Amino acid sequence: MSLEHDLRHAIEREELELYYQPIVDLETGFVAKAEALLRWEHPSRGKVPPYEFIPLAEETGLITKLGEWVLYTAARQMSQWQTQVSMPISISINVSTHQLKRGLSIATIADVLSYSQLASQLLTLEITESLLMEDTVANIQWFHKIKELGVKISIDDFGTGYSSLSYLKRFPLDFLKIDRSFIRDAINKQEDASLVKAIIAMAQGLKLKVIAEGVETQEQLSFLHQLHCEYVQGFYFFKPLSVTDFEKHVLEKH
Ligand code: G
Ligand code: G
Ligand code: MN
Ligand code: NA
Repeated sequence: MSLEHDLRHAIEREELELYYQPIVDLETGFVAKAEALLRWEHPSRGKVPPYEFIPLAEETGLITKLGEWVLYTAARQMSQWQTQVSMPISISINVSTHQLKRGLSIATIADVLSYSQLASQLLTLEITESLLMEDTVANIQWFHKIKELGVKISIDDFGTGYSSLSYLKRFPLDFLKIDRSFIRDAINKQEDASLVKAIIAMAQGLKLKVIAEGVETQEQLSFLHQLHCEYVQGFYFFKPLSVTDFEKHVLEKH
């Protein structure tokens, strides 16, 4: 059987699982957000990494069904967790460009919110820069409607996609996630350090909050702290966690 066939049935066979990677507020040290990350446990192949099955889902159109499953599951999970924490934790969900182009509707997002009973400001959609290159009226309107619902928007893998920055002023955005390649090299390479500084300064000027991805060391953390970066995510704090581990390592200590 093909991987595509198996992926088609993965949802009903309950082979998909969401992991949650905590995102830490650098000022308070508290977990303020979590990113939902999809995992597929294939019955014979074992774990299939997202970089293999997400592109397949996009090519075949399965991303629509898969993406909706992620939205409903993650929003409901985070809504349930709110009762167990001292301060709200928001959920970031990756939405691929293909998924949006295939028509992820405002009605679906509104339905996810009403089904999950999650406060809209606790939902963030992570999108990549490629989508923002198409500044058609319909595209910009979609973002404004998302904002009207109260949902937040984050630019994922910032700095790796395109050189034009003009979209930053045309789209209503909330967060920039600095790609982990810059964080990885910021300590050893002057160029990367300069880029990280410039991105954070620019974001502050645009009133966007910054999330640094892939923080693995104390040196990287201190560097980001000096620059007043708002949020950090990475193995230094937490790996992506299963539901059980998230409850044990995050909720019990929150
Ligand atoms: O968790 P991991 O490093 O394996 O993720 C690899 C890539 O897969 C990341 O770029 C991430 O954005 C993407 N990814 C993970 N979960 C989802 C998901 O639910 N939807 C989409 N569209 N992409 C995801
Ligand atoms: O593209 P996106 O940002 O959605 O990718 C998220 C992926 O980054 C997850 O699959 C996660 O496993 C990975 N990741 C998270 N933190 C770290 C880290 O500190 N180091 C590395 N190398 N990868 C990380
Ligand atoms: Mn992401
Ligand atoms: Na990223």
